[in-house]
Amino acid sequence: MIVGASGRTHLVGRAARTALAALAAGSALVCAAGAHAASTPVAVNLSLTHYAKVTHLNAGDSVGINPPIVHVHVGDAIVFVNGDADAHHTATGLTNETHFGEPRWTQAVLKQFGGIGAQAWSSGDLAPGASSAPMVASTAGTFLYGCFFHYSTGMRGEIIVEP
Ligand SMILES: [Cu+2]
Repeated sequence: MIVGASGRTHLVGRAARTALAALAAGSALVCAAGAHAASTPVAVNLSLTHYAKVTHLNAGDSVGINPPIVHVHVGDAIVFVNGDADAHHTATGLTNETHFGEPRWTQAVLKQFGGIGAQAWSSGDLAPGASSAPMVASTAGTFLYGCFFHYSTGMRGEIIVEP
């Protein structure tokens, strides 16, 4: 009886290990699918001619950005696309801001650098029709950004990065 119980325990243990292995394999598949999804950047379109309507965001109004609020996860990338035919745009982070204040950008933001997170970042100067390099979201949180050229016009957006 003791042997039988032991054998049974062994089988249960073995079954549990098999189930764990199956779960692990399942997780691997989920991770692979997640990695694949993360490799496809989310597009945010910048266009004062197409998205002139003011949208009310948590942080203030927005003009010329679609979607004005975008939700992504850490590791996801965003590509900013200039949809205008005759205007240059940027998507430039407002570091550590919770409302659209007056950014203290310099022309350094006309070159692409950084990723979406707590540190300074910018898509760089996007010519008409141009797309930015993929900007990877590295930190969970809410990140505000705006256009270097049209910030005072209200060209601002919000990126919510979930863990
Ligand atoms: Cu602009």
